[in-house]
Amino acid sequence: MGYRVVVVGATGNVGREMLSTLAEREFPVDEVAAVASARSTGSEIEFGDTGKMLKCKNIEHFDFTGWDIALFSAGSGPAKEYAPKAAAAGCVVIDNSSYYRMDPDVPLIVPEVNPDAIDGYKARNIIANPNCSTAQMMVALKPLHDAATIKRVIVSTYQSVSGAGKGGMDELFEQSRAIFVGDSAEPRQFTKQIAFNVIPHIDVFMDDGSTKEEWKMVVETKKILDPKIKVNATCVRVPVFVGHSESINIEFERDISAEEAMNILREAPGVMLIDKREDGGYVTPVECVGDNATFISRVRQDPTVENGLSLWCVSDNLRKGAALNAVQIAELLGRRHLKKG
Ligand code: A2P
Ligand code: 11C
Repeated sequence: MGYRVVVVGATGNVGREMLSTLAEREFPVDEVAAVASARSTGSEIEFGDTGKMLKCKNIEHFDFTGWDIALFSAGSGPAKEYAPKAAAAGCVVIDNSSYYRMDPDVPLIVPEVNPDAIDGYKARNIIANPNCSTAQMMVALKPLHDAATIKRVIVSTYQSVSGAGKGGMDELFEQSRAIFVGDSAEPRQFTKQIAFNVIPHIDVFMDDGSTKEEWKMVVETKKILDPKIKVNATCVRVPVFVGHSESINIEFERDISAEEAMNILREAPGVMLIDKREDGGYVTPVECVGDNATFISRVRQDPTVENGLSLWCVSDNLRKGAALNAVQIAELLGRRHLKKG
């Protein structure tokens, strides 16, 4: 006997990836429902590569009673409105939006990092999935924190347009084409031209001059890994379709050499260390698309501080940054709390 699983936002970038990830990992499903806005009612979506077509249902009329798990990736508005309804109907929600992440009654989980926190899910029947740029950084930092205790992190991100949804990918594609053929390339969803450019702005501005994307990396790191870690982030949108990259500088309490860090990362769950210290001996975002790993390269000492390291971290933002992490949470929930069969 398997689970009855709902994917909310099934027509979106992450929702489609959630369906493929469920199918690919053979998550034990008895039934899967694809749910989205009224706009998509009746449209058909394939359940991964299984050949099974799902007819999209309208969230406004969807009854969550009798469903075990709902993976939400429809943004904060629908999460605010519909996640409590699903939770009240007895369906555990795993939400990919930022809406519930900092709620003290909602666990925020990266299964390789803080699996035990999931036990608190019953307070609201909701579990939050972290921001994509936080998730991959957590996978990279956790084993190093265990080894030498991280004090401070300075991170600069290079985030792909798929993080901004289907619309973001369309904008990069259409603008690139327009520039090639000499048409005008007015920004729509992004605030400035994204094709052949980079934009130091993701999500809304905060009062202190940082952006909400940067703030999320700070507070989510504290909630998931350790409240004592200080984080300073600069988040930048780059003209890459899929795959977020991060330059991470870390200051530790104890001495840790680059070699020791590499040995630890080689064994760490979810990490793939590719660091040949030669031309091409590192991973770039186009190479990580469709892969589940968090890739780490360019591990080196930072001689400007005591106990400092720098590294490069790349992952498929739609996978570990979103759909894969959500499905891993569902697997963890199944193992610990919702056993079937
Ligand atoms: P729809 O395609 O019907 O608009 P992306 O982040 O790639 O843009 O995808 C967003 C996902 O969230 C889509 O599946 C979209 O469905 C869904 N969505 C957006 N707004 C709502 C809403 N108000 N209710 C339900 N689903 C929504
Ligand atoms: C981006 N990280 O790349 C964002 C997308 O808080 O879940 C995810 C936003 C979030 O634009």
